[in-house]
Amino acid sequence: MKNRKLRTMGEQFGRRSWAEPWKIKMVEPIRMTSPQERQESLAEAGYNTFLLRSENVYIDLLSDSGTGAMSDRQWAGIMLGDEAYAGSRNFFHLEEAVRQYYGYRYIVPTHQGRGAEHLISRVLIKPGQYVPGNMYFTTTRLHQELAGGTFVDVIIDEAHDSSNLHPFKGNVDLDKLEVLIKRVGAENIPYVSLAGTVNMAGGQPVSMANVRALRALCDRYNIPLHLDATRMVENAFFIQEREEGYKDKSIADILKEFCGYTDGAWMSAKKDNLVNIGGWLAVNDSDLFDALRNMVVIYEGLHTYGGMAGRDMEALAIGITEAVNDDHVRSRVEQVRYLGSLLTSWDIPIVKPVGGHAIFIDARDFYPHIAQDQFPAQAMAAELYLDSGIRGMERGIVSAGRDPETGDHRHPALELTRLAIPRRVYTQAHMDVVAESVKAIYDAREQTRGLKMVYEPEYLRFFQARFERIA
Ligand code: P61
Repeated sequence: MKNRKLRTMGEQFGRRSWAEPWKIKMVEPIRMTSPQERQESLAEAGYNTFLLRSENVYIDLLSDSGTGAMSDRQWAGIMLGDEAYAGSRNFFHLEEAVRQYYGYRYIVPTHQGRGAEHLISRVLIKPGQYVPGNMYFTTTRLHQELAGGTFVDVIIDEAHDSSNLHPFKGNVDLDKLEVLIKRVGAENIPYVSLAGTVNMAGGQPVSMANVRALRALCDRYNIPLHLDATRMVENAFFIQEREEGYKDKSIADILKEFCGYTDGAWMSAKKDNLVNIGGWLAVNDSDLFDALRNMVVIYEGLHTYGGMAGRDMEALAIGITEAVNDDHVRSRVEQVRYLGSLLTSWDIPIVKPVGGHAIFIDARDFYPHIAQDQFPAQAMAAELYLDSGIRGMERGIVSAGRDPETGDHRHPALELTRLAIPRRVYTQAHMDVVAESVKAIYDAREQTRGLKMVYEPEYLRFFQARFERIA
Protein backbone atom coordinates (compact mmCIF):
# COMPACT_ATOMS: atom_id res chain seq x y z
CA MET A 1 0.00 0.00 0.00
CA LYS A 2 2.90 2.31 0.81
CA ASN A 3 3.86 3.13 -2.75
CA ARG A 4 0.39 3.19 -4.19
CA LYS A 5 -0.57 6.68 -5.33
CA LEU A 6 -4.05 7.75 -4.30
CA ARG A 7 -6.16 9.31 -7.01
CA THR A 8 -8.52 12.26 -6.79
CA MET A 9 -12.06 11.97 -8.01
CA GLY A 10 -11.26 13.75 -11.24
CA GLU A 11 -8.30 11.46 -11.90
CA GLN A 12 -10.46 8.41 -11.37
CA PHE A 13 -12.83 9.69 -14.03
CA GLY A 14 -10.12 10.94 -16.39
CA ARG A 15 -10.86 14.65 -16.07
CA ARG A 16 -9.91 17.66 -13.93
CA SER A 17 -11.71 17.70 -10.57
CA TRP A 18 -14.36 20.26 -9.80
CA ALA A 19 -16.30 20.97 -6.62
CA GLU A 20 -19.62 22.35 -5.48
CA PRO A 21 -20.10 26.06 -6.33
CA TRP A 22 -20.62 27.01 -2.67
CA LYS A 23 -18.92 26.88 0.69
CA ILE A 24 -20.48 26.05 4.04
CA LYS A 25 -21.41 28.88 6.42
CA MET A 26 -23.54 27.09 8.99
CA VAL A 27 -23.63 23.47 10.09
CA GLU A 28 -26.28 21.27 11.67
CA PRO A 29 -24.88 18.56 13.93
CA ILE A 30 -26.08 15.01 13.31
CA ARG A 31 -25.93 12.16 15.75
CA MET A 32 -24.66 8.63 15.41
CA THR A 33 -26.63 5.93 17.18
CA SER A 34 -25.75 2.50 18.51
CA PRO A 35 -26.99 -0.74 16.88
CA GLN A 36 -29.11 -1.33 19.98
CA GLU A 37 -30.78 2.10 19.68
CA ARG A 38 -31.47 1.51 16.00
CA GLN A 39 -33.06 -1.89 16.70
CA GLU A 40 -35.42 -0.23 19.15
CA SER A 41 -36.21 2.75 16.92
CA LEU A 42 -36.94 0.55 13.93
CA ALA A 43 -39.20 -1.82 15.86
CA GLU A 44 -41.06 1.19 17.26
CA ALA A 45 -41.44 2.50 13.69
CA GLY A 46 -42.93 -0.79 12.46
CA TYR A 47 -40.03 -1.31 10.03
CA ASN A 48 -41.17 1.74 8.10
CA THR A 49 -38.52 4.43 7.64
CA PHE A 50 -41.26 7.10 7.32
CA LEU A 51 -42.14 6.42 10.95
CA LEU A 52 -38.65 6.97 12.38
CA ARG A 53 -37.86 10.12 14.30
CA SER A 54 -35.29 12.08 12.34
CA GLU A 55 -33.21 12.61 15.47
CA ASN A 56 -32.48 8.89 15.32
CA VAL A 57 -31.27 9.09 11.72
CA TYR A 58 -27.61 9.64 10.85
CA ILE A 59 -27.60 10.38 7.10
CA ASP A 60 -31.12 11.11 5.91
CA LEU A 61 -31.77 10.04 2.33
CA LEU A 62 -35.50 9.55 2.80
CA SER A 63 -36.27 12.35 0.40
CA ASP A 64 -34.82 15.24 -1.57
CA SER A 65 -38.09 17.06 -0.92
CA GLY A 66 -37.88 20.15 1.27
CA THR A 67 -34.62 18.84 2.70
CA GLY A 68 -32.17 21.02 0.76
CA ALA A 69 -30.04 23.81 2.20
CA MET A 70 -31.11 27.35 1.38
CA SER A 71 -28.46 29.87 0.40
CA ASP A 72 -27.51 33.01 2.35
CA ARG A 73 -29.46 35.02 -0.23
CA GLN A 74 -32.56 32.93 0.36
CA TRP A 75 -32.26 33.34 4.12
CA ALA A 76 -31.87 37.09 3.60
CA GLY A 77 -35.03 36.93 1.49
CA ILE A 78 -36.86 35.35 4.43
CA MET A 79 -36.35 38.64 6.29
CA LEU A 80 -38.03 40.50 3.44
CA GLY A 81 -41.32 38.66 3.85
CA ASP A 82 -44.33 40.87 3.22
CA GLU A 83 -46.96 39.12 5.33
CA ALA A 84 -49.95 41.03 3.98
CA TYR A 85 -53.08 38.89 3.58
CA ALA A 86 -53.43 39.96 -0.03
CA GLY A 87 -51.10 41.23 -2.72
CA SER A 88 -47.80 40.48 -0.94
CA ARG A 89 -44.89 41.85 -2.93
CA ASN A 90 -43.16 38.47 -2.55
CA PHE A 91 -45.91 36.88 -4.66
CA PHE A 92 -45.07 39.24 -7.51
CA HIS A 93 -41.39 38.27 -7.24
CA LEU A 94 -42.43 34.62 -7.45
CA GLU A 95 -44.67 35.29 -10.43
CA GLU A 96 -41.86 37.12 -12.20
CA ALA A 97 -39.37 34.28 -11.55
CA VAL A 98 -41.72 31.57 -12.84
CA ARG A 99 -42.49 33.65 -15.93
CA GLN A 100 -38.84 34.34 -16.60
CA TYR A 101 -37.47 30.81 -16.18
CA TYR A 102 -40.42 28.53 -16.99
CA GLY A 103 -42.11 30.88 -19.42
CA TYR A 104 -45.78 30.39 -18.47
CA ARG A 105 -48.16 33.32 -18.38
CA TYR A 106 -50.32 32.81 -15.27
CA ILE A 107 -49.17 31.58 -11.84
CA VAL A 108 -51.17 30.13 -8.93
CA PRO A 109 -49.24 29.55 -5.66
CA THR A 110 -49.90 26.39 -3.58
CA HIS A 111 -48.58 25.05 -0.28
CA GLN A 112 -46.66 22.23 -2.03
CA GLY A 113 -46.83 19.93 -5.04
CA ARG A 114 -49.85 17.85 -4.10
CA GLY A 115 -51.87 21.02 -3.45
CA ALA A 116 -51.23 21.93 -7.08
CA GLU A 117 -52.03 18.37 -8.22
CA HIS A 118 -55.31 18.48 -6.37
CA LEU A 119 -56.38 21.71 -8.06
CA ILE A 120 -55.40 20.80 -11.61
CA SER A 121 -56.93 17.32 -11.32
CA ARG A 122 -60.22 18.67 -9.99
CA VAL A 123 -60.47 21.39 -12.57
CA LEU A 124 -59.55 19.33 -15.64
CA ILE A 125 -60.70 15.73 -15.03
CA LYS A 126 -64.31 14.58 -15.38
CA PRO A 127 -65.31 11.24 -13.82
CA GLY A 128 -64.73 8.34 -16.21
CA GLN A 129 -61.90 10.02 -18.12
CA TYR A 130 -58.38 8.66 -18.72
CA VAL A 131 -55.13 10.44 -17.88
CA PRO A 132 -52.08 9.11 -19.71
CA GLY A 133 -48.66 9.77 -18.23
CA ASN A 134 -45.02 8.68 -18.23
CA MET A 135 -45.24 6.34 -15.22
CA TYR A 136 -47.32 6.98 -12.14
CA PHE A 137 -46.31 9.09 -9.20
CA THR A 138 -48.06 8.30 -5.91
CA THR A 139 -49.69 11.65 -5.12
CA THR A 140 -50.20 12.62 -8.76
CA ARG A 141 -52.11 9.44 -9.59
CA LEU A 142 -54.11 9.54 -6.37
CA HIS A 143 -55.39 13.04 -7.13
CA GLN A 144 -56.23 11.98 -10.68
CA GLU A 145 -58.17 9.01 -9.28
CA LEU A 146 -59.93 11.05 -6.60
CA ALA A 147 -61.13 13.37 -9.39
CA GLY A 148 -62.67 10.32 -11.10
CA GLY A 149 -59.92 9.65 -13.63
CA THR A 150 -57.99 6.50 -14.47
CA PHE A 151 -54.25 6.85 -14.91
CA VAL A 152 -52.74 4.99 -17.87
CA ASP A 153 -48.99 4.43 -18.05
CA VAL A 154 -47.62 5.28 -21.51
CA ILE A 155 -43.91 5.44 -20.70
CA ILE A 156 -41.52 3.51 -22.98
CA ASP A 157 -40.97 -0.13 -21.97
CA GLU A 158 -37.28 0.48 -21.26
CA ALA A 159 -38.28 2.49 -18.17
CA HIS A 160 -39.55 -0.64 -16.44
CA ASP A 161 -36.19 -2.38 -16.82
CA SER A 162 -33.60 -1.28 -14.27
CA SER A 163 -30.61 -2.35 -16.36
CA ASN A 164 -31.64 -0.88 -19.73
CA LEU A 165 -29.25 1.97 -20.60
CA HIS A 166 -31.61 4.07 -22.75
CA PRO A 167 -30.48 7.71 -22.26
CA PHE A 168 -34.06 9.03 -22.00
CA LYS A 169 -35.96 6.38 -20.09
CA GLY A 170 -38.60 8.94 -19.14
CA ASN A 171 -39.85 9.25 -22.73
CA VAL A 172 -43.48 8.76 -23.63
CA ASP A 173 -44.19 5.88 -26.02
CA LEU A 174 -46.17 7.77 -28.64
CA ASP A 175 -47.62 4.58 -30.10
CA LYS A 176 -48.98 3.50 -26.72
CA LEU A 177 -50.50 6.96 -26.33
CA GLU A 178 -52.10 6.92 -29.76
CA VAL A 179 -53.55 3.45 -29.18
CA LEU A 180 -55.15 4.79 -26.00
CA ILE A 181 -56.51 7.88 -27.77
CA LYS A 182 -58.07 5.70 -30.46
CA ARG A 183 -59.51 3.30 -27.90
CA VAL A 184 -61.15 5.78 -25.53
CA GLY A 185 -61.51 8.84 -27.77
CA ALA A 186 -59.63 12.12 -27.49
CA GLU A 187 -62.65 13.73 -25.80
CA ASN A 188 -62.11 11.36 -22.85
CA ILE A 189 -58.53 12.46 -22.28
CA PRO A 190 -58.51 15.79 -20.40
CA TYR A 191 -54.73 16.15 -20.67
CA VAL A 192 -51.48 14.23 -20.92
CA SER A 193 -49.59 14.19 -17.61
CA LEU A 194 -45.88 14.45 -18.41
CA ALA A 195 -43.19 14.38 -15.72
CA GLY A 196 -39.60 15.49 -16.20
CA THR A 197 -37.65 13.70 -14.70
CA VAL A 198 -39.58 10.51 -13.85
CA ASN A 199 -39.25 9.84 -10.14
CA MET A 200 -40.51 6.24 -9.90
CA ALA A 201 -38.41 5.16 -12.90
CA GLY A 202 -35.25 6.27 -11.10
CA GLY A 203 -35.14 9.99 -11.91
CA GLN A 204 -35.02 9.34 -15.66
CA PRO A 205 -35.24 12.21 -18.16
CA VAL A 206 -37.46 12.99 -21.14
CA SER A 207 -35.73 14.16 -24.32
CA MET A 208 -36.52 17.38 -26.13
CA ALA A 209 -37.26 15.38 -29.27
CA ASN A 210 -39.83 13.36 -27.33
CA VAL A 211 -41.68 16.36 -25.88
CA ARG A 212 -41.66 18.01 -29.31
CA ALA A 213 -43.20 14.93 -30.92
CA LEU A 214 -45.63 14.57 -28.04
CA ARG A 215 -46.75 18.17 -28.54
CA ALA A 216 -47.41 17.46 -32.19
CA LEU A 217 -49.43 14.34 -31.34
CA CYS A 218 -51.45 16.23 -28.72
CA ASP A 219 -52.14 19.00 -31.23
CA ARG A 220 -53.36 16.48 -33.77
CA TYR A 221 -55.99 15.28 -31.31
CA ASN A 222 -56.51 18.59 -29.55
CA ILE A 223 -55.41 17.25 -26.16
CA PRO A 224 -53.68 19.60 -23.68
CA LEU A 225 -50.24 18.73 -22.32
CA HIS A 226 -49.36 19.53 -18.70
CA LEU A 227 -45.99 19.05 -17.07
CA ASP A 228 -44.97 17.93 -13.60
CA ALA A 229 -42.00 20.32 -13.44
CA THR A 230 -40.84 19.18 -9.99
CA ARG A 231 -37.42 18.05 -11.25
CA MET A 232 -37.47 19.60 -14.70
CA VAL A 233 -34.20 21.50 -14.08
CA GLU A 234 -32.43 18.17 -13.57
CA ASN A 235 -34.11 16.92 -16.74
CA ALA A 236 -32.62 19.92 -18.58
CA PHE A 237 -29.16 18.86 -17.42
CA PHE A 238 -29.55 15.45 -19.06
CA ILE A 239 -30.70 17.06 -22.31
CA GLN A 240 -27.64 19.32 -22.23
CA GLU A 241 -25.41 16.33 -21.62
CA ARG A 242 -26.95 13.76 -23.94
CA GLU A 243 -29.03 15.29 -26.69
CA GLU A 244 -27.62 16.40 -30.00
CA GLY A 245 -27.57 20.18 -30.35
CA TYR A 246 -27.88 21.11 -26.65
CA LYS A 247 -24.28 20.92 -25.43
CA ASP A 248 -23.75 24.66 -25.73
CA LYS A 249 -27.18 25.74 -24.47
CA SER A 250 -27.66 26.80 -20.86
CA ILE A 251 -29.86 24.89 -18.42
CA ALA A 252 -32.10 27.97 -18.31
CA ASP A 253 -32.54 28.01 -22.10
CA ILE A 254 -33.25 24.27 -22.24
CA LEU A 255 -35.76 24.51 -19.40
CA LYS A 256 -37.65 27.29 -21.13
CA GLU A 257 -37.68 25.56 -24.48
CA PHE A 258 -39.03 22.34 -22.94
CA CYS A 259 -41.77 24.12 -20.99
CA GLY A 260 -42.66 25.97 -24.19
CA TYR A 261 -44.00 22.71 -25.65
CA THR A 262 -46.47 22.35 -22.79
CA ASP A 263 -49.67 24.16 -21.83
CA GLY A 264 -48.92 24.42 -18.16
CA ALA A 265 -47.10 22.87 -15.21
CA TRP A 266 -47.44 22.00 -11.57
CA MET A 267 -44.54 22.16 -9.20
CA SER A 268 -43.35 20.83 -5.89
CA ALA A 269 -40.93 23.68 -5.22
CA LYS A 270 -39.36 21.59 -2.44
CA LYS A 271 -37.10 19.89 -4.98
CA ASP A 272 -35.52 21.78 -7.90
CA ASN A 273 -36.60 25.17 -6.55
CA LEU A 274 -34.47 24.79 -3.41
CA VAL A 275 -36.98 25.63 -0.70
CA ASN A 276 -38.21 23.75 2.35
CA ILE A 277 -41.89 24.31 1.53
CA GLY A 278 -43.91 25.62 -1.41
CA GLY A 279 -45.42 24.89 -4.78
CA TRP A 280 -47.10 26.46 -7.77
CA LEU A 281 -49.23 25.91 -10.82
CA ALA A 282 -48.69 27.79 -14.05
CA VAL A 283 -50.74 27.86 -17.24
CA ASN A 284 -51.04 29.84 -20.44
CA ASP A 285 -54.81 29.70 -20.91
CA SER A 286 -56.70 32.51 -19.19
CA ASP A 287 -59.96 30.55 -18.70
CA LEU A 288 -58.08 27.68 -17.06
CA PHE A 289 -56.25 30.20 -14.91
CA ASP A 290 -59.58 31.68 -13.77
CA ALA A 291 -60.84 28.22 -12.81
CA LEU A 292 -57.68 27.35 -10.87
CA ARG A 293 -57.59 30.73 -9.15
CA ASN A 294 -61.17 30.21 -8.12
CA MET A 295 -60.37 26.77 -6.70
CA VAL A 296 -57.17 27.78 -4.87
CA VAL A 297 -59.07 30.04 -2.46
CA ILE A 298 -61.13 27.07 -1.26
CA TYR A 299 -58.33 24.62 -0.54
CA GLU A 300 -54.99 26.43 -0.28
CA GLY A 301 -55.36 30.13 0.50
CA LEU A 302 -55.71 33.39 -1.34
CA HIS A 303 -54.46 33.49 -4.95
CA THR A 304 -51.49 35.62 -3.88
CA TYR A 305 -50.17 33.21 -1.23
CA GLY A 306 -51.74 29.76 -1.73
CA GLY A 307 -50.72 28.45 1.69
CA MET A 308 -47.25 29.97 1.77
CA ALA A 309 -46.04 32.82 3.98
CA GLY A 310 -44.70 35.90 2.19
CA ARG A 311 -41.19 34.92 3.32
CA ASP A 312 -41.60 31.45 1.80
CA MET A 313 -42.48 33.01 -1.56
CA GLU A 314 -39.43 35.27 -1.43
CA ALA A 315 -37.10 32.34 -0.70
CA LEU A 316 -38.80 30.46 -3.53
CA ALA A 317 -38.39 33.29 -6.04
CA ILE A 318 -34.66 33.39 -5.23
CA GLY A 319 -34.44 29.58 -5.27
CA ILE A 320 -35.84 29.48 -8.80
CA THR A 321 -33.04 31.74 -10.05
CA GLU A 322 -30.31 29.78 -8.20
CA ALA A 323 -31.67 26.44 -9.39
CA VAL A 324 -30.88 27.07 -13.05
CA ASN A 325 -27.22 27.88 -12.46
CA ASP A 326 -25.33 25.38 -14.62
CA ASP A 327 -22.57 24.70 -12.08
CA HIS A 328 -25.13 24.05 -9.36
CA VAL A 329 -27.07 21.53 -11.42
CA ARG A 330 -23.96 19.74 -12.55
CA SER A 331 -22.54 19.35 -9.06
CA ARG A 332 -25.91 18.17 -7.79
CA VAL A 333 -26.39 15.46 -10.41
CA GLU A 334 -22.72 14.44 -10.36
CA GLN A 335 -22.87 13.90 -6.59
CA VAL A 336 -25.72 11.43 -7.10
CA ARG A 337 -23.73 9.82 -9.88
CA TYR A 338 -20.63 9.52 -7.66
CA LEU A 339 -22.57 7.37 -5.21
CA GLY A 340 -23.94 5.37 -8.13
CA SER A 341 -20.50 4.78 -9.60
CA LEU A 342 -19.18 3.38 -6.31
CA LEU A 343 -22.09 0.95 -6.05
CA THR A 344 -21.84 -0.06 -9.68
CA SER A 345 -18.13 -0.72 -9.38
CA TRP A 346 -18.91 -3.10 -6.52
CA ASP A 347 -21.54 -4.89 -8.66
CA ILE A 348 -24.46 -3.78 -6.51
CA PRO A 349 -27.62 -3.74 -8.66
CA ILE A 350 -28.96 -0.21 -9.12
CA VAL A 351 -31.15 1.49 -11.71
CA LYS A 352 -29.06 2.60 -14.66
CA PRO A 353 -28.32 5.08 -16.02
CA VAL A 354 -28.19 6.89 -12.66
CA GLY A 355 -30.91 9.56 -12.62
CA GLY A 356 -31.02 13.08 -11.27
CA HIS A 357 -32.03 12.98 -7.63
CA ALA A 358 -31.44 9.56 -6.15
CA ILE A 359 -29.90 6.14 -6.34
CA PHE A 360 -32.48 3.38 -6.70
CA ILE A 361 -31.28 -0.07 -5.64
CA ASP A 362 -32.95 -2.99 -7.40
CA ALA A 363 -34.34 -5.11 -4.57
CA ARG A 364 -35.34 -7.99 -6.86
CA ASP A 365 -31.70 -8.51 -7.84
CA PHE A 366 -30.38 -7.62 -4.38
CA TYR A 367 -32.65 -10.10 -2.57
CA PRO A 368 -33.66 -12.68 -5.20
CA HIS A 369 -34.76 -15.02 -2.40
CA ILE A 370 -37.45 -12.61 -1.09
CA ALA A 371 -40.80 -12.68 -2.97
CA GLN A 372 -42.31 -9.31 -3.93
CA ASP A 373 -45.26 -9.96 -1.59
CA GLN A 374 -42.74 -10.05 1.26
CA PHE A 375 -41.62 -6.49 0.52
CA PRO A 376 -37.92 -6.84 -0.37
CA ALA A 377 -37.39 -3.09 -0.94
CA GLN A 378 -39.01 -2.25 2.39
CA ALA A 379 -36.79 -4.88 4.05
CA MET A 380 -33.72 -3.33 2.42
CA ALA A 381 -34.54 0.14 3.76
CA ALA A 382 -34.88 -1.42 7.22
CA GLU A 383 -31.55 -3.28 6.94
CA LEU A 384 -29.71 -0.16 5.82
CA TYR A 385 -31.03 1.77 8.80
CA LEU A 386 -30.01 -1.03 11.17
CA ASP A 387 -26.53 -1.15 9.71
CA SER A 388 -25.66 2.53 9.86
CA GLY A 389 -28.60 4.80 10.68
CA ILE A 390 -28.95 5.78 7.02
CA ARG A 391 -32.55 6.29 5.94
CA GLY A 392 -33.91 5.51 2.48
CA MET A 393 -37.42 4.60 1.31
CA GLU A 394 -39.34 1.81 -0.38
CA ARG A 395 -40.39 2.37 -4.01
CA GLY A 396 -41.98 -0.91 -4.97
CA ILE A 397 -45.08 -2.90 -4.14
CA VAL A 398 -45.90 -0.94 -0.97
CA SER A 399 -45.67 2.40 -2.79
CA ALA A 400 -47.72 1.13 -5.73
CA GLY A 401 -50.72 0.47 -3.47
CA ARG A 402 -53.85 -1.41 -4.44
CA ASP A 403 -55.83 -1.32 -7.66
CA PRO A 404 -58.98 0.73 -6.89
CA GLU A 405 -61.11 -1.63 -9.03
CA THR A 406 -59.96 -5.04 -7.78
CA GLY A 407 -58.50 -4.11 -4.39
CA ASP A 408 -55.45 -6.31 -5.08
CA HIS A 409 -51.83 -5.27 -4.57
CA ARG A 410 -50.40 -3.76 -7.72
CA HIS A 411 -47.17 -5.56 -8.64
CA PRO A 412 -44.86 -2.99 -10.27
CA ALA A 413 -42.02 -4.29 -12.43
CA LEU A 414 -39.62 -2.10 -10.46
CA GLU A 415 -39.07 -3.08 -6.83
CA LEU A 416 -36.65 -0.42 -5.61
CA THR A 417 -35.15 1.12 -2.51
CA ARG A 418 -34.48 4.81 -3.04
CA LEU A 419 -31.62 6.81 -1.56
CA ALA A 420 -32.54 10.41 -2.38
CA ILE A 421 -29.81 13.01 -2.06
CA PRO A 422 -30.88 16.38 -0.60
CA ARG A 423 -29.51 19.39 -2.49
CA ARG A 424 -26.46 21.21 -1.08
CA VAL A 425 -26.53 19.22 2.18
CA TYR A 426 -24.11 16.29 2.26
CA THR A 427 -20.48 15.93 1.22
CA GLN A 428 -18.57 13.35 -0.76
CA ALA A 429 -17.49 11.78 2.54
CA HIS A 430 -21.14 11.19 3.43
CA MET A 431 -21.57 9.44 0.08
CA ASP A 432 -18.62 7.16 0.92
CA VAL A 433 -20.24 6.22 4.23
CA VAL A 434 -23.51 5.47 2.44
CA ALA A 435 -21.83 3.33 -0.20
CA GLU A 436 -19.99 1.27 2.42
CA SER A 437 -23.19 0.66 4.35
CA VAL A 438 -25.00 -0.53 1.22
CA LYS A 439 -22.08 -2.86 0.58
CA ALA A 440 -22.27 -4.21 4.13
CA ILE A 441 -25.94 -5.15 3.80
CA TYR A 442 -25.26 -6.56 0.33
CA ASP A 443 -22.55 -8.81 1.75
CA ALA A 444 -25.03 -10.02 4.39
CA ARG A 445 -27.94 -10.30 1.96
CA GLU A 446 -28.46 -14.03 2.25
CA GLN A 447 -29.43 -13.73 5.91
CA THR A 448 -32.07 -11.08 5.25
CA ARG A 449 -35.72 -12.14 5.43
CA GLY A 450 -38.86 -10.48 4.14
CA LEU A 451 -41.57 -8.62 6.03
CA LYS A 452 -45.31 -8.89 6.50
CA MET A 453 -47.63 -5.88 6.60
CA VAL A 454 -49.57 -5.66 9.85
CA TYR A 455 -51.21 -2.25 9.40
CA GLU A 456 -52.31 -0.69 6.12
CA PRO A 457 -53.88 2.76 5.76
CA GLU A 458 -56.31 3.40 2.89
CA TYR A 459 -54.46 6.21 1.08
CA LEU A 460 -50.74 6.41 0.25
CA ARG A 461 -50.21 3.42 2.52
CA PHE A 462 -46.40 3.51 2.37
CA PHE A 463 -46.30 6.62 4.59
CA GLN A 464 -47.87 4.97 7.64
CA ALA A 465 -47.96 1.20 7.06
CA ARG A 466 -46.41 -1.04 9.73
CA PHE A 467 -44.51 -4.28 9.23
CA GLU A 468 -43.06 -7.17 11.17
CA ARG A 469 -40.17 -9.42 10.31
CA ILE A 470 -40.99 -12.84 8.98
CA ALA A 471 -39.26 -15.29 11.32
C1 P61 B 1 -40.33 12.65 -2.94
F1 P61 B 1 -42.74 8.92 -0.81
N1 P61 B 1 -42.02 13.86 -4.06
O1 P61 B 1 -39.93 12.28 -4.06
P1 P61 B 1 -45.21 17.43 -2.65
N2 P61 B 1 -44.51 15.17 -8.20
C2 P61 B 1 -43.32 14.56 -8.04
C3 P61 B 1 -42.81 14.38 -6.77
O2 P61 B 1 -41.63 13.78 -6.62
C4 P61 B 1 -43.55 14.83 -5.63
C5 P61 B 1 -44.80 15.45 -5.86
C6 P61 B 1 -45.24 15.61 -7.14
C7 P61 B 1 -41.53 13.48 -2.88
C8 P61 B 1 -42.24 13.65 -1.56
C9 P61 B 1 -43.10 12.44 -1.42
O3 P61 B 1 -44.93 8.84 -2.33
C10 P61 B 1 -44.42 10.03 -1.90
O4 P61 B 1 -44.61 18.78 -2.56
C11 P61 B 1 -42.57 14.11 -9.23
O5 P61 B 1 -44.49 16.38 -1.88
O6 P61 B 1 -46.67 17.46 -2.30
C12 P61 B 1 -43.09 14.61 -4.32
O7 P61 B 1 -45.10 17.06 -4.19
C13 P61 B 1 -45.65 15.91 -4.72
C14 P61 B 1 -42.56 11.25 -0.97
C15 P61 B 1 -44.34 12.42 -2.03
C16 P61 B 1 -43.23 10.07 -1.20
C17 P61 B 1 -45.02 11.22 -2.24
O8 P61 B 1 -39.75 12.34 -1.89
